[in-house]
Amino acid sequence: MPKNGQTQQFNKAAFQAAVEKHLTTTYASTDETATARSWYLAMGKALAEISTGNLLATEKNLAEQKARSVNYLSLEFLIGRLTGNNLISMGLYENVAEAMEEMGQNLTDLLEEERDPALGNGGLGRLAACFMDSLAAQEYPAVGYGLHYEYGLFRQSFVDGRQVEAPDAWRGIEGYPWEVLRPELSQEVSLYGHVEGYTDENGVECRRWVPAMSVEGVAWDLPIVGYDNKSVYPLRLWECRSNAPFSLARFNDGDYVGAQYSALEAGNVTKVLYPNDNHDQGKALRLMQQYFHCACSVADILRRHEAAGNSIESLSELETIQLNDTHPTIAIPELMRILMDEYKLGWESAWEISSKTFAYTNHTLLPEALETWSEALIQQMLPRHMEIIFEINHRFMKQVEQTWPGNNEVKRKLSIIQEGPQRMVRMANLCVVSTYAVNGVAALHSELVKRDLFPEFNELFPGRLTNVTNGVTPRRWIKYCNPGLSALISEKVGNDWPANLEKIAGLEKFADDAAFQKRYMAVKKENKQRLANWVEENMGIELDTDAIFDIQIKRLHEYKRQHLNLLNILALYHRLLNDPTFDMHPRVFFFGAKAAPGYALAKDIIFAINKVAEKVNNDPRLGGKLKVVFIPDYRVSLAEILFPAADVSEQISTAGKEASGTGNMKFAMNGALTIGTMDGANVEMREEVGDENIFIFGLLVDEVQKLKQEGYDPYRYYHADSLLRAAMDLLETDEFTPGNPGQLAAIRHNLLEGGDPYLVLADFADYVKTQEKIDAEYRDQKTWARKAILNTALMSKFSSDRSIRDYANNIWKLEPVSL
Ligand code: DL6
Repeated sequence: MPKNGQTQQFNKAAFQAAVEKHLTTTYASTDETATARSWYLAMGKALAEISTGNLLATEKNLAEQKARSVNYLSLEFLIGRLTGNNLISMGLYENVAEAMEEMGQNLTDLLEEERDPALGNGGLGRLAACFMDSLAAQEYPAVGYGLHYEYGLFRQSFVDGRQVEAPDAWRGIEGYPWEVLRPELSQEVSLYGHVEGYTDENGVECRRWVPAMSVEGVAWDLPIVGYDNKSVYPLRLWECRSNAPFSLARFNDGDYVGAQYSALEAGNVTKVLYPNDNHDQGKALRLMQQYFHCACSVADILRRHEAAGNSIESLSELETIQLNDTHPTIAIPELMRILMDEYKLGWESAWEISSKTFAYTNHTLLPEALETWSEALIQQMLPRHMEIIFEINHRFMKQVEQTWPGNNEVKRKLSIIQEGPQRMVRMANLCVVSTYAVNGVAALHSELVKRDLFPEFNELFPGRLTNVTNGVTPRRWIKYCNPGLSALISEKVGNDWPANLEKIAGLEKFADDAAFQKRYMAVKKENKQRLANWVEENMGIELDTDAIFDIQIKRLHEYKRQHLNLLNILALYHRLLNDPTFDMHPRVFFFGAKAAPGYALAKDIIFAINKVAEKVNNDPRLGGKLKVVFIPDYRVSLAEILFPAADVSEQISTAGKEASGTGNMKFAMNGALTIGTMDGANVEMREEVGDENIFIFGLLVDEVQKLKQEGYDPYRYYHADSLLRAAMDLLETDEFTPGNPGQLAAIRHNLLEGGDPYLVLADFADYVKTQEKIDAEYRDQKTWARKAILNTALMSKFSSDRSIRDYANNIWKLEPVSL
C-alpha cells in the first residue's frame, strides 16, 4: 500500500462525518432512506473534498515554482470510473473500506454504483486517461483539457441481435461527485463574423476579428490523483453555455422556445461526444466543438501563464501543448491570432513562440480518419483563423519551393490546402508544419508515418518526426482490476511495482516454478469465474471456466477484423458438425465492441456474431465445446473484468492499420497470450516476450502492400480453401437466422464482391492454423502457465509511465515537481 501524504492525513471519524454530512445536506437522505447510490455519492463527495484540497495546493505550488508544464489537449478522455482508482492512488482503499463497513456499507458494492464517465470512443481517449494517470504518478506538471459532454459514448443494447443506441447521461441527475465547478475560470468564446483591417495608434496596419456571437465556456475539474504522492492535477473539462440573457419579453409573449434559443444552441456544442472512432465526419458542430475546446484551453493556459507573472515571450519555455491527434489543431491558429491580434506581436515573433509550443501525436494512417475541414466552413465560423492558416501555408509553400524548385506535384501533396471542387484544410499537414515534434504511437507506426504518410515532411524537417510507443497505467490495469495477481506479484517482487513496473521482471525467475505456476493459474481461474458469474447474471449464459477464454474487445471496425474471428468460429462450427476426426479444447469466444451508429457493415458484423452466438450456445450437437458471448455495452468497467479473465487476446488487425493498440498490452500484463499480426505495438510486444510466447500470424505490412499492388483477388482464396468456403457459405444460409436466409450475407458480399479491403481471406488460413496451435498448447497447462507468467513479467516497457518519461525527456523537456 502506498504510504503517501493522503494516507497519513486520513482521519476516519472526520471522513465518516463528511460522508454523513453529504448524505443529509447534499443528497437529502437519512441512514434509513439512503440507497446504495446515495451512499456512493456521499462517499465520493467526501473523498473529493480531500482531492480538491490537494488540487488547489498543487496548482499553487506549480505557479510559485514557475514549473514548466504540459497541456494535454484532447477531445476525448475515456477515464472510466474514478472512485476505486482514486482510492488506490490515495492509498485509502482499505481505510475507506473499513470506514464504510462501520457505517454498514460494503465498499465493493458502492463502487458498482458509479456510472462510467465514457468521454471517449476507444483507444485514443483511453490513452489520454492513462497518460494523465502517469503524469500525476510521476509528478510531471500537467493539465488535461477536454470537453464536458453532457452525453458520453452511447449505451449499447442488442434487440434481436442488432445494436441499439441510447444516450449516456453519465452524470445522472445528481451530478458526478468528483467534479468541481470552477466558475472563476470561465471563458468567452467568439464565433462567426468577419475580419477587418485597421491602423493602430502607432500607424501599423493590423487585422482583427469582429465576431458575430459568443458563448461561455465553463470549467469543471476532475481530479487526477497522483499514485503514492500528494499531487493532484486537473482534468479540465469545458461546458458550453449561452451568455445571452434569457429573453423574458419573448417568454411573456408565449415564444417559449425563442426565449431560450441561444441557450439551446450553445448547449448543443458540448451536448454529445461524436461516436466515431478512426473516422472523420466533417460536421459543422464538430468543428465548433473543436474550436470551443481549443479557445477555452488556450485562453486558460495564457491566464495561468500570466497569473504566475510570466511574460508572453517566455510562453514556450514554460508551457508546451500536446495535440492528441488533429482534433485540437485549431489551437494553433488560435494562439497565433491571440499573439498577433491581442498581444500585438509580429508574425515572426508569434510564429517563433507558437511553433515551439505545440507538439502533435498522430494516431492513425487510415485515410478516412485524417481530418480535413472545408475551407468555406472554417471561413464562415472562424474567418480570422482561415486567414492565418492561409498565411502559414503561403510561407510554407515558399519553403517547399526552395527545396523542390518548380515541383508542383510535391507542392500539391504537402500543401495545407487541398485543391479541388471544394477546397479543404488538411489538419495533419497543418500540424506537421506548425509543431516542433510529431510522434507516432508505436515503432512500426512511426516508421510508416515517416515512410508512407509524410516522407517529404521528414526530409524537410529532419528529426521532427519521432516515436513514442504507447503504454497503459499498471495501477488501473493490473493493481485495481486484478487484485489476485497483484498480491502474487507483490509477494514476489515487493509492493512498489505499480509505480516502477520494471520490478515486475522479477517474476521471470518464477516462470518455471511449479508451485508459482499453480498459484498464478489459480488466480486466472478465479478471474475467469468472476467473468463467468457476470455473464450468467447479466446474459443468462452458463460458461465452463476450464474452457479457453478467448477475448476480442475493441471498437468494431473492419480493419480490426472481428469478422476474421467470426469466420474461424464458423469454421470450427462446421468442423465440429461435419468432421468426425476433429476435436478441440472447449473455447469461449468473447466479443465486446461498439459500432459507430452510421457504420452499416460494422453493425452487420455485430448482428452476425450475435446470431451465431444464439445458435452455437444452444446447439447440443456441439457438446459445449464452442460458446460465443457478445458482451453488450462494452466499457472501461467491463474491461476491468475481461482483461484479467483472458487466456487468449485477439489482436488481429490487417498489418499496417492498427497504429498501436493498447488492449494488447493490458491483456498480456494480465497473463493472456496474444494471437496477433505484425501490427502496431504487437511487434514490440513480440520483441519483449520472445517469439515462443506470442502467436504471430498473417501477412506483413510490405506483403499487404505488395498483394494490393498486384491486384488482390479474394475469390482466389475462397476457391482454393474448402474450409474457408464452408465458413463463408454459412453466411448465406439460414443456419443462424432460421427462415431468413441471407440476413448475414452482407459480410460475405463485402469480402468477395466488395474486394475484401482488409485482406481477411488472405490471412484466414494462417489464422486458423495458429488457433489450432493455441488449442494444442493450451492442453499442456504447465507450458501455458510458463508463457502466461512470462507475458506478465516482460511487459514493463508498456507502462504508460515509460511512455510519459519518453515524452518528458525527448519531446517536452519536462522535470518532475513534487508537492
Ligand atoms: O494511440 C492510441 C490509439 C491506438 O492504440 C490505436 O491503434 C489507434 O487506432 C487509435 N487511433 C485513433 C485515431 N483516431 N481518430 N479519430 O483513435 O489510437
